[in-house]
Formats: sequence, C-alpha cells, structure tokens
Amino acid sequence: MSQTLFVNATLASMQGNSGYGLQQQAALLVDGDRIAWIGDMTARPRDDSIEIVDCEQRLLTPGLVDCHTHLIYGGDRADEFEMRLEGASYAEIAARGGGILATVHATRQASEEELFAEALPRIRALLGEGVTTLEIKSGYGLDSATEIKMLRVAARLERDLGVRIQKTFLGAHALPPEYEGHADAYIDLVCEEMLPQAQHEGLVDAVDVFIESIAFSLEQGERVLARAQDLGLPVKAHVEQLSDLGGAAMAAARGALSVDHLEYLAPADVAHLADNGTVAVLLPGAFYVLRETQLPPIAALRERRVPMALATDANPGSSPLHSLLLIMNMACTLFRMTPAEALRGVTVNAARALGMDREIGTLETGKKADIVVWNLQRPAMLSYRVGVNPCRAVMQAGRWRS
Ligand code: DI6
Ligand code: FE
Repeated sequence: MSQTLFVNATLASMQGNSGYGLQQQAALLVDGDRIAWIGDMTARPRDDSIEIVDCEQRLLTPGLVDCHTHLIYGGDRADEFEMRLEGASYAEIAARGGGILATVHATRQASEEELFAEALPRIRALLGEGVTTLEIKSGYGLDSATEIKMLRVAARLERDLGVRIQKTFLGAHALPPEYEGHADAYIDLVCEEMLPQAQHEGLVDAVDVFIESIAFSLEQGERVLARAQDLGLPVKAHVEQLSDLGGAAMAAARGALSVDHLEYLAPADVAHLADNGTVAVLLPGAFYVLRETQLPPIAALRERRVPMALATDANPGSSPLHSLLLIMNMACTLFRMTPAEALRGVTVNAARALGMDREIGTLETGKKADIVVWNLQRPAMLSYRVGVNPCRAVMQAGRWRS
C-alpha cells in the first residue's frame, strides 16, 4: 500500500474543542486511504520507500465539508433576483407560485442527463476550493419519480467525481401544486410512498424537512422526521429561517443531526440544541442574498457550546453561491464569527452535522486522508481574502485529486 509523508507542514488539525489545533513544523503520514501518524518533524518516520511531500511551511487543513446544499436542479431564477431588486420579497414570490415551485417545474422537465450536466460546474467550483465531502438534497421534484431522479444524479456525481456525497431526501420542501389545499395528504404521500421508495433504491442517507410559514407546519414536519426515524434514517431540518415556529426545539428533541438556518431561533431554545448534541448549521449566503437583518443567536450558541457549522446552501433561489471560502468570509463579516470558528464550521462541525465525524473533519490518526494543501501560512487567511483561490492540492482518501 502506498505511503505519503507530508513534511515541513503547518497543520490546522482542528482537533480539540476550540481553535485550529495548530501544529508548526509538523509531519503527517498517509497510509493507503487513512492518516497513519502525525507528529513533530524531528520524529518523522524515515523510510526510503515513502513518497515525501515538502510543504515548505504551507498550511494543511482537513478537506472542507459543505454540509447543506441543494445543487441539483433544473433552470435558474435570475428573473426572481430581478423581481426582488424591484421590491418583491422571497416569501411573496413563493406565495405567487414562484420560488421553490418554479424550480420544481424546471426540474421535473429536465432529464437525468441534463441535471447531471448542469450540476457539474457547480460542484466543480466547490471541489476547486478544497471540498472533499458535501451533502446534496432532493426537494425540487415533490413526486417520487423526480425526487428519485435527483438523488440518482447525486449518486452519479459521487461515483464519477470521486467525492464523498451525503444524499438527503427533502420531499417535504414545498407543497406541490397538485396538492394545493391538501398539505396533510401530501405529507401522507411523503411518509408512505416517496420516502420508502427512495430508501428502497438505496438513495437516502438522511431526511430533511422545511418547517416554515411558506412550507410545512411543526406538526407536519414532525410526522416526516418520525417516519424517517422509524425507517432508521438520521434526520435534520430547515427551521426558523423566516419566522419562529419552534422547529429547532422539536428536531433537537428528536436527536436531529443538525438544525439549519436559525435566524429566528429564540436564544432560549438554544438549550435544546446543547442538550441533544444537535449542530447549528448557519447559512450566511441565504442571509446575504435575502438581505436578512435578523442575525442567528450566535452569542447564545457560543455560550452553550453548540457546534456551529457553515454551508453554502447552494440553491437557485436564496443562495446561488458555490464558494465555501466566501461563506467563511461572510460568517466573519456578517455574523462576526472568528476565522477559527469559520474553519471549524466547514471542517469538524460540518462533519458532525453529517454524522461523519468519526471518519472525517479533522487531521487525526485513523481518519480518512482528506487533506488540503493551501498556498497560505496562516489559517485566518482562508476567511480573510476574497476572490483568490489559495487551494494548491487536494488529497481525497489518500489519492491526489488531479
Ligand atoms: N431554504 C432555503 O434557503 C432553500 N430551501 C429552503 O428550505 C431555498 C430553496 C429555493 O429557494 O429554491
Ligand atoms: Fe437549504
């Protein structure tokens, strides 16, 4: 099995409960697809058969993790972008049958091949900045066939690009037009037909639901999560994005991996996340695009030591963004998070949000060798500079990405 030894590295290992877990003058040994040893340069293994990579003091981090995306979809929503510039709100556009439903229409029309081709440049943009694991949700089909079509595209992206993808079923993302006025009947369909079918095809790693005034009620959301858990699947939820319906407390009480968005989360409800080990996934891209002014309760999350993750929320409506480095900058600039919190948000805490933290998210002996070499020396530089991609090389599970 091949071995690679990184020498003269500055490691942001992300081990420990805060900060970067920084190690200067470090060496790291990869054996096969895993990290086999990390230590001081002076104690490095010396064996002529090992391939040596001299990092020349460059920064090494774990592969980045984008734990919340909707990057498979048909069409675009540039027209709504223009409508919002003329004063229409995101919720008003949704109420008029635009928004998520406009994308549902385009996604139903698109072939699997077209969805794959359209998703490629988006996912490549993420990978080019050091992403080695991402999550992709369904939710623009809202019928069994189209939800399954989307999840198949996600599975094919994983296979063809050699990147790790968590496939999340989001059948309860919006009410499809054919069920208007019959939301409970649609939830029955999601629970009894759509989700079991998608799971039967081996396409579901986790289940999500959108609990919001423009989507589903707390009670409907809970039915979906309960059904998912009956089927043995991990759950998460879009909650408190535009208003406070109490979704975070409900999902956390059910042991959700994460609750996502959270601008309208009441600081008092942060305790539910802390008590249940639920990750707070913050999405500054949607905050920025929708010109939201209500900030998520960062101080309360920090105080209760709730792990905060960050993600692109890449989607055609509220976050047409495909740069995790830009998201880190936004988290610092808009949410006043520290650069260390931002990097934890796209590594160790994002891995936790996917339930994958035993395998990825830190540079640690025994974990998968997902490693990014940056043309940088200091980790704060990742959040600081915008528009220059400092990614030098990416190793995924022990193999260099070409
Ligand atoms: N919240 C979001 O930000 C995305 N989905 C969701 O539930 C937006 C989806 C879209 O506008 O297409
Ligand atoms: Fe989302």
